[in-house]
Amino acid sequence: MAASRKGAKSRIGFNTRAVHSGEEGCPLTGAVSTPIYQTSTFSLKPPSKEQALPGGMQYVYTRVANPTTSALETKIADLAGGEAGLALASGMAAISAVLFTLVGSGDHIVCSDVIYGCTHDLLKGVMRRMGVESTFVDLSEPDNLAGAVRDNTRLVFLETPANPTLKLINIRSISDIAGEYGIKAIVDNTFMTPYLQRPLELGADIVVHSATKYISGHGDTIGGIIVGDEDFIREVRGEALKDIGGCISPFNSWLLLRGVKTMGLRMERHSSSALEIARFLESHSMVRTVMYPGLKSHPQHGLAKLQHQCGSSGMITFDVETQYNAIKVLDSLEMCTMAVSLGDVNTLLEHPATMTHRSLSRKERHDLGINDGLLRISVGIEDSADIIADIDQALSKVRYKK
Ligand code: LCS
Repeated sequence: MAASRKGAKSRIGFNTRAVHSGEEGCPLTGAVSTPIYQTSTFSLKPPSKEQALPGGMQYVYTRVANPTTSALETKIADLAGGEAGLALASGMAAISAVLFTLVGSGDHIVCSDVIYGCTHDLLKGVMRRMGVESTFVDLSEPDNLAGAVRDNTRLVFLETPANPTLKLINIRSISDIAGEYGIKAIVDNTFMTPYLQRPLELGADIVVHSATKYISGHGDTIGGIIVGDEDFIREVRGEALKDIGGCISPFNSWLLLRGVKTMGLRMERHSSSALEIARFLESHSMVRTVMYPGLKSHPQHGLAKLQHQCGSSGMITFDVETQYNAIKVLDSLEMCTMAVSLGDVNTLLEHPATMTHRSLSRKERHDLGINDGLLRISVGIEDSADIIADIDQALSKVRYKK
């Protein structure tokens, strides 16, 4: 099926495009599954029709482009409603490639205050050393963006829902304000996937994903994907990918291609189970607070209903008051796994204060609501009753009552 670039405006449904878009099979053998073109280099003569990339490019060297990876890029661009996609070795490779393309020494970035720990470290470490300053602000109040923009601001970067507190940001409002100031709006859509949230349709300029998570869905590979307009993607490919070199392997692209085909099914399951588990946690005497955008008690539930397509994904955070209790819960799990990462078929729990967000100071974490007793769940696709039973028995080991 020829790739559709029309995004959600296409009359072809999301799940149909998740299966077919970008997949041309094998032109030589008729194999239905896109082959793994496990090659570093390509014969340069003569360039055949199959070797030609969109825009007349030719496959030359896998660091820059590969047919298996192209199929993945076309598919995700279509699902995200963008013109073009670019896959890289990891989510962080994707984020850094976007930043290296858009900013240089003397420039300034505005970033949402609650953000994945390594994105925070990238801005405060490598980017600062390269002469790029960043200001972290609470973008759940969109007007704060205007207050943070300077003459040298080039872009605003945000995550919604935020890792790990699940605070939401109104993508439409931020994109409008970014447009008024002539800066790019970039959204990390890792927690949602294009199935549940499509930032480009809400006015964002560029969307990035850690494909390691829900796009893969199976916890067996690392990857990252950027979607934006064709000119921008050509620029990232021609410089940040070509010269910095964080390319994805053809095999990992193939695993991601396979993962995306079931993404819609999985996201519905992750979302419905997460809502059930969040309700269970809300009623549990050992749990102080629960954050899940699909719960009516989430302070931005109204925005979730506006911005999320048909579910709020599989991420929940809850507070058991102390670090001792949090670690006790993790140590007591029997079926669920204590692990970082998210978006797998397996249910994973982690303690942000000592794991994903340990590089922030205790004060920074507390100011952002990343308390010592906070636990994050990535709800898997196991039977929800079994996930609840395991978390319930683990919670029975903690010490206080509400
Ligand atoms: N963006 C978000 C929102 C993430 O959660 C992560 C990884 C990344 C980008 C980076 O993606 P990667 O390079 O790992 O593919 N988040 C992780 C987490 O919360 N636990 O372990 C990794």
